[in-house]
Amino acid sequence: MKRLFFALQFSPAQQQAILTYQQQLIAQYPDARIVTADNFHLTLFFLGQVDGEQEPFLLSAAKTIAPIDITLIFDKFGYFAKPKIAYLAPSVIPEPLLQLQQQITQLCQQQGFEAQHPEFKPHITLLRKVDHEEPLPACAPLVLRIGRFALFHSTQMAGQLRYVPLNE
Ligand code: 2AM
Repeated sequence: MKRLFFALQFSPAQQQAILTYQQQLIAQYPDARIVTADNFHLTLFFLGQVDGEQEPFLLSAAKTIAPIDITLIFDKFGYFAKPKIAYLAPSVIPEPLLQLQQQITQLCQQQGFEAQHPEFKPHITLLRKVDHEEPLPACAPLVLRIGRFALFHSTQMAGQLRYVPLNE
């Protein structure tokens, strides 16, 4: 079994740009857990535990989706209280992102996976284990043009949590 999720993938340059936003929040949360730059992602569908037989079906289904070219404007910070995360998010969800998320959701549901969230809330998690909420700073818009998504494997490598893209 592997813990898998579909997500938008960022280039190294985009990861560095996102990092500057994380740095704006770190001072407020010295005890929070930092997401490393190469783990930044935007979840489209969280599958959870997937067995070895289902994985190739998910990979080949994902290959049937047309190449993407999605421009997102990340312009707000926020919290999810229950998972205790602080995130960066777009205040507008553009139609192509919604379409991609719906296509991925459909193919996952065809494989028998249930959506875990009643509503799609696109976000990039910046900090985990945020145990109190403080007013967040204003957020200068970050425009990212995204051309890739992947099926990611959430795994431990050398004691570090890593999100490894599988369809490369
Ligand atoms: P993330 O913050 O790393 O993207 C499983 O619940 C995972 O799905 C969470 O750990 C979170 O991972 C992501 N998630 C939580 N709420 C979501 C939502 N409303 N829409 C999309 N992804 C969400």
